[in-house]
Amino acid sequence: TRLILATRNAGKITELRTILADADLGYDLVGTDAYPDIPDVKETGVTFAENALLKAHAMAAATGLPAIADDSGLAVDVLHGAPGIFSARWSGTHGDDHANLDLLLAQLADIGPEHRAAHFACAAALALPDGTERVVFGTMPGTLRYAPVGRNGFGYDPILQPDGYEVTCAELSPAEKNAISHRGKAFRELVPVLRELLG
Ligand code: ITT
Repeated sequence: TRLILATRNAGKITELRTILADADLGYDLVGTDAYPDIPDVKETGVTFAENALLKAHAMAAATGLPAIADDSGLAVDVLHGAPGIFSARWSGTHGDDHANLDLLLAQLADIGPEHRAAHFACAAALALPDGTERVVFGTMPGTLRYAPVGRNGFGYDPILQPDGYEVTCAELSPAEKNAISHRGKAFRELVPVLRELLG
């Protein structure tokens, strides 16, 4: 079976390929970049779940194939959950990880260590061409650093220290991150759903 990974984010694709390979589902995983003629859907939802479903349904409808999508972000307690669904475009430039992270650090410069709780959140959606849909969730709680550390991962990884660790997500190996991450949790929960609906 061909299964569409409805994302253009290279960091997500790398992680999703590993997480789903571990499940040994036997699907041929194809990213959105393999379909250059299909326009990107507007992420008009107000929740991670809505946006994940929008992306999955758009690709399933356009390709006639089952599609999975990830909508994710960083939710900062002291910012009442922001950047949240706006994480990829927090600085105004979609996908500029460095600008997004720098702006967030600047906004939190005066916030003390005891008030720097945050978590990554991921909604993982599956859509079939007939309109069938499922969505599951995962989170990873942690604390925000004052400066980026580490070179692995992507996005806000260099500034989130997961609870129970002394290092940032960007200092974890890919396998260590996937084992505890919002994305790992959500997509491992999606695996039995994929087996049930796709065979
Ligand atoms: P697609 O919509 O094509 O999947 P995107 O990057 O626009 O790609 P999102 O709208 O879901 O995806 O934005 C997610 C952003 O949240 C991403 O750009 C990162 O800045 C951040 N993020 C999500 N998961 C992360 C992770 O595991 N580590 C670090 N940052 C993460």
